[in-house]
Amino acid sequence: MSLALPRMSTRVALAGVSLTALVAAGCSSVDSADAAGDTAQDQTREAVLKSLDAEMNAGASGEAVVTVDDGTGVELAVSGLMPETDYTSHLHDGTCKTDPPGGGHWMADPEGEMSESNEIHLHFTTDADGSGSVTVASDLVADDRVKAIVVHVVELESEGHDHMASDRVLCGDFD
Ligand SMILES: [Cu+2]
Repeated sequence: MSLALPRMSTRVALAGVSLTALVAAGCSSVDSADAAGDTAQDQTREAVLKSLDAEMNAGASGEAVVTVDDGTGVELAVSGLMPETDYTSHLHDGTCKTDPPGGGHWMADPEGEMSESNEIHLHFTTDADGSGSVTVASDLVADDRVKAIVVHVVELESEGHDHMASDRVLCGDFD
């Protein structure tokens, strides 16, 4: 009977250790699942955006990364655009060689409507140097029909129009 107390406290101590070990194992297994997902399950595609307008935005460029798992994350960074100006961009269904560059908007449901609930849009305003960046997380799953990302300048007189070729300033094809 005199051994009962020490054994109990040993068990308590062991339980404490194994709980800590479980927590640690839980953390590391989450980490390794993320790492595996990056290479195995997540699909990441990159695009280098180039200027479509040799006169006004000749030096403009950008980079975009699309990551797809059960939703879609898009990161966009641009430079060389007009300072303190509103731009919008979309995932498009044509390549930059299409006329107009990028073709039409990628739509999650091709038969659905042209709206932000069926498309992936990124809005940003450039800083004083003409640089800007934006990150968007969408529930929509960007599939292989996504070919390019197009940046449009948002002009007051163009609000509500269908993003004609004339307002496209940057385009980049996804790899
Ligand atoms: Cu667009």
